[in-house]
Amino acid sequence: MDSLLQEIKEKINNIKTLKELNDLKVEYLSKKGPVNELSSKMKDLSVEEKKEYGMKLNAFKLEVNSLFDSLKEQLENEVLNEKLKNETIDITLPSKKVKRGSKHPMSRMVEEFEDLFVSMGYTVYDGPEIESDENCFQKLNLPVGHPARDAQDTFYLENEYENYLLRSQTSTAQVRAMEEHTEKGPIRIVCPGKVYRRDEDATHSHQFMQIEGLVIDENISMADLKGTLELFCKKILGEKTEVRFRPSYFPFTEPSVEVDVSCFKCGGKGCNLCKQTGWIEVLGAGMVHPNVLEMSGYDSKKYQGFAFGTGIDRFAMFKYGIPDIRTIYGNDIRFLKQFDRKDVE
Ligand code: FA5
Ligand code: MG
Repeated sequence: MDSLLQEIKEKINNIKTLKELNDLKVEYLSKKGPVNELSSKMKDLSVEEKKEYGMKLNAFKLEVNSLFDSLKEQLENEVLNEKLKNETIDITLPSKKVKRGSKHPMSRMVEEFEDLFVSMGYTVYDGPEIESDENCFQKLNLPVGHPARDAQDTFYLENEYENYLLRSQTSTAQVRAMEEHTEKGPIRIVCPGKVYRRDEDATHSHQFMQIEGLVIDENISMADLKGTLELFCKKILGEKTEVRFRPSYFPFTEPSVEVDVSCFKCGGKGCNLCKQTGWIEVLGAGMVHPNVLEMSGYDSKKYQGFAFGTGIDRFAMFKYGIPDIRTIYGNDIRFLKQFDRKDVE
């Protein structure tokens, strides 16, 4: 045993890898190896001798095993340390910049409008962009052949869908909200969304956005309309903004007004933006026409309402100083990047 232990110790001292160690283990500790051979000698011994020999053999085996185990642990640690050393990450290396997008100026404007009206108790209402002629015109007091349709020429569907079109105004939401109201009671909604017209120049796009507002209740008057729209313009364009109401015409409101605000560029003195007038038109509005109420099932003796509609693009153009409406829909990254306003997020 002593000489075998000596032999194993010497061999173990020369071992460099786990594989060599494993081979050595097989050589000495397998069934037919020299260590097992020592055990098989037991059967030739007397009971007395067995006892002494057995104890010595056990101690011997323990020592051999611990020699193998401790070297194994040591070699495994070396392998692990080597791996850790090779795979370290240099956290001081500069990272690749993640390209961050930004909210589209129209989305910003829509959110601003929605926040304001929700704070005044309105609900946000959504309607489809493909609409029936009925909802876009007829039920808004614009029967087939009405001359005021000319101002809102749009895109029409064909064949079995010939009574459908791309809505030219969000006023369709007025009809839908009234029709859907089963009890024909009070309504207070805003509806932002895309609308379409046969237009194309620096301030008119074939696709643009409007936000519609509709309030219906008992005892609603022109004073409610004025107060609401004054607040609306001042909150969006600044407290110093002056608001002017001009008589106008819309088939679905009576009386109708157009609302101008004092020019935010020159403050009302006159400049190229306001075409030297000091005023800029921002929205159309009026008291809901009794015909419109009745057509959607409301009792016009009991209920009154006011409605307004405004072009969101125009507000964005004024607010952000965008000179051409077509850039809003051009998807030019250089334009969109300018609205990455980290401060407001
Ligand atoms: C209407 O569309 C009415 N539905 C507004 C209304 C609602 C009146 C409720 C009364 C009651 P108008 O056609 O004027 O009105 O359009 C409203 C706004 O949309 C305009 O002031 C303008 O800001 C914007 N607008 C109209 N055409 C275009 C266009 N081609 N490109 C961009 N903005 C446009
Ligand atoms: Mg107008």
